Amino acid sequence: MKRFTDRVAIVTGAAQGIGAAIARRLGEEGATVVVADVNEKAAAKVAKACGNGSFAVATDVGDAGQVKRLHETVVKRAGKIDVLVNNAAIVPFQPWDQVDFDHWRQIMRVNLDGVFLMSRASSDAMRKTGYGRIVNICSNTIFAGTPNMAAYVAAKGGVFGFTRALATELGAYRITVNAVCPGLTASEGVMASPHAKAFEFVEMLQAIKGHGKPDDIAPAVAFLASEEAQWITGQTVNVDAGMVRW
Ligand code: NAD
Ligand code: 4PL
Repeated sequence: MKRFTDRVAIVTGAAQGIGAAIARRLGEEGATVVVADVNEKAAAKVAKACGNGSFAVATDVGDAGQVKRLHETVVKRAGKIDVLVNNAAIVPFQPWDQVDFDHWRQIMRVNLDGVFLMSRASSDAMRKTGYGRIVNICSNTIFAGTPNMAAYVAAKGGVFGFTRALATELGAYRITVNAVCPGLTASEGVMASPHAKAFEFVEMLQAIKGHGKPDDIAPAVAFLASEEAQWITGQTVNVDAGMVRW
């Protein structure tokens, strides 16, 4: 399939993990991918693998000034923005009463404020061309109430609600806004954290057995980001081997 020929897609947090798998998939299907991540070196590597003149822009999605500069760069270099995938996030593992207020704020800043800032700037560009797809990477923890991630679950609950509201606001421009909720997935970040020990428990809850991989998440994102998903907006879909049925 080549659903993204001549399309420009920004994928945040795409230097590794789920974001990198999404970026590579969109690239394989012809997109010029903008890899926006705080990890500049790894982002540049992923952009190179995406082809089609893809490039990396060092960006902290929680910083309004950096998000503005990112969008100026993309419009200058690629001319437009067709697809935004809000994937960048901090994935913590910490009992909730050990999370101090600064840490709580930092998670909100990246995981929720970042989605607002990126969606605001990208949708302004999309409104100019009359085409746009926004896909927010949420998490099935919003349905499960997974332990050791209270601030994260709160922020992702915000992303879930924001997805619905933004779909309403942007419907007038035929821009769609949807969310994908992965379950536990073997990204670099997760494998280097205590989450790596949870696969067996999570597998017990799954309808389909096995361990989730970044490449298992990318196809759903690519579909929602494609032209043919034009009649789907404001929706949230779990991609978690049936761990949560909602
Ligand atoms: P990861 O930790 O492996 O990668 C996250 C990437 O985001 C890194 O490249 C990091 O540099 C980047 N990043 C962090 N803060 C940033 C910032 N302020 N600005 C820009 N980039 C930033 O994570 P992952 O497991 O691949 O997760 C990707 C997405 O999937 C996240 O939204 C996460 O919440 C979601 N998710 C992951 C799982 C899982 O089990 N892996 C499950 C459900 C949802
Ligand atoms: C089920 O979003 O969805 C652990 C870590 N377990 O980040 C997640 C589950 C994690 C998840 C997530």
